[in-house]
Amino acid sequence: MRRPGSRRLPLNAALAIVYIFASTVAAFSAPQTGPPSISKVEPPSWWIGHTINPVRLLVRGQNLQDALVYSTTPALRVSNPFVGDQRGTYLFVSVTVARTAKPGSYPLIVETLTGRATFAFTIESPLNPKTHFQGISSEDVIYLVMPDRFANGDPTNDAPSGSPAAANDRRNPRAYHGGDLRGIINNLQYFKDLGVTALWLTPWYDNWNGVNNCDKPWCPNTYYHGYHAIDYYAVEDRFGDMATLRELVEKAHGLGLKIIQDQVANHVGSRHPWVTDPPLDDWFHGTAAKHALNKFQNSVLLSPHANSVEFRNTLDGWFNDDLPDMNQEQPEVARYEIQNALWWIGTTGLDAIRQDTIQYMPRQFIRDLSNSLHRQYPKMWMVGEVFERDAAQTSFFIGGHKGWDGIDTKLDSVFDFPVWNASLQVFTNKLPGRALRDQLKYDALYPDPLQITTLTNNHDTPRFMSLDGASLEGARLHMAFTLSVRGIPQLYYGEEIAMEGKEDPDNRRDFPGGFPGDARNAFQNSGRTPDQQRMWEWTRDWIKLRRDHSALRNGRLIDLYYDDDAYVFARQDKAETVIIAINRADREKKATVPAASIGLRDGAEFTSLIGTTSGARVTNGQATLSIPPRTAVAYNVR
Ligand SMILES: [Ca+2]
Ligand SMILES: [Ca+2]
Ligand SMILES: [Ca+2]
Repeated sequence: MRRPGSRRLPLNAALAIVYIFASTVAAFSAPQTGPPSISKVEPPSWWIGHTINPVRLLVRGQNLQDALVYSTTPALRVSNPFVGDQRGTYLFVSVTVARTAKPGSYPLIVETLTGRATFAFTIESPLNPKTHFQGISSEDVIYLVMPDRFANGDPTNDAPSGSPAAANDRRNPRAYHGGDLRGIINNLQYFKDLGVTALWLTPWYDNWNGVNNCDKPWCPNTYYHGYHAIDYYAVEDRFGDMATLRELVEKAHGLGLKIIQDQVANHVGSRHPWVTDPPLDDWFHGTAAKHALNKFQNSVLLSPHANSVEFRNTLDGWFNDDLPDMNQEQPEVARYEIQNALWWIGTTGLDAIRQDTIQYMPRQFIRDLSNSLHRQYPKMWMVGEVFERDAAQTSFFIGGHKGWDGIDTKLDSVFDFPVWNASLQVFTNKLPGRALRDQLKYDALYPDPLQITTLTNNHDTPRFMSLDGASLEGARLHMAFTLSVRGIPQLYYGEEIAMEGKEDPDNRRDFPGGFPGDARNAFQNSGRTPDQQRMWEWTRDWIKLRRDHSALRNGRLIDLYYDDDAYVFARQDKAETVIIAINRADREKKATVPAASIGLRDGAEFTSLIGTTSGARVTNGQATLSIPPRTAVAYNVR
């Protein structure tokens, strides 16, 4: 990478412009072929009084070699322009927003020896922090939506101009199906009725509109899932636009629902214009033609004994050939991505971030990103996907403690894949009931187990009902356990109606009733089958139980009883004690629990809160619970 030199401002330019706040120039020798032009500015806007000031712009255009940049207003001051690519396609420039600036759109001028171009940069009024940027805690229940597969609220965006017909085909599980942001807006009351408090949407960045063809079983395919960004600053045109997204956030907030953005800083899509024309030589790890593939030796990211070859491969290797890996150790990349994360939050007022494949990015970067989020938005919350069944590895990435490398990632939460996995195994009868307790003991590794995000499932794994050994009762136990164990629960759309689905993309079927011509409408009680309705009411009731009992949200977890078929635990805070008793066996379970150990006096009564079962009374420091077969019950004890 070349470094910028400097050159004195041409006299005619100085005379022509009233305010010239800075100028430098990128040393460069390649011939220019014409006047400069500008096609994109990232970010296109920023805020007065932001914790990041100056903001670093990445300006894309043509013939930007040797560019000088001028501001014509005291509201904006420019510094440190730098063109790092030989083609003159990208100009980096820092812009300081004055404290006294007023919101509005201001021109910045790019001048080279062959001409001049102007681009607009907007200063925005910040959104009200009292009603935006709310963060997530164990008070919340998160619901994961895949916009393309949930509800089609706007048929006019199903087939953007120029997109092939095969890209939009509901018969193809790898094509776009037409779901969008309007479909989510139209169904916000559904989430309220179910009782969830936050929606995580899979990525809404703009993705390529075309179809990949090949002779493999996974073709033809599209990027309906959103993980192959071609523009970090645009909303997917099939899902809506920025105005629709802002409307979604505002309307969700109006109903007390939070919005979580799925961010993907580790990689972009191979159709991103950077891939053939990167801003810097080291913008990515390698090139489309020459790069390492990640071998996913993930444990080397944890081990202090890892060799550097394996370690670098796991951090720098491409997730696949279609997902170029960003180089966050290049400071311009890190700055770009941190600003991008903040820009979405500030622009839309969203409440939290789910960060994709977070462990494949340097821990220093995770820390810097987390710190930047918290510095600007004190309540901002980010959960990282560390898809590991080993709690040593998931806990290594959560913030609040330093790893052996001396780094505290400051990451607010990680998904609890270890406990999720144990629950799937137990409730499909592959592991004994006590395996839940055996996994939960590794909470010793986490600074605060209440901050872990527990999940029933997500879009990357088979749905519960399609696992070997699955039953509706098992699905109900898995749901009840996830909603009552410590942490911040996250559900996946359709689990509340026991949807089936094997490996991706079968686990991403359309939500029934969200699309024109659907035979059933599961958004309404009358449109659900009896089994769907039972599962829906069960899910709603356990969410409500959690909402009604602070101990389930914030209380300490205490193991009371565990054997081959049962797990009984208390959730206890200063206000109350709630007992959760789960029995997966086909017959009633008598479980005697050490009531005195959690401060319950003789004579205290166990009263059933959910599920039909008799109560119990504490005698000689113990209580014997009768847990009906294949169900979960909850008791209040007074
Ligand atoms: Ca649509
Ligand atoms: Ca698109
Ligand atoms: Ca990486």
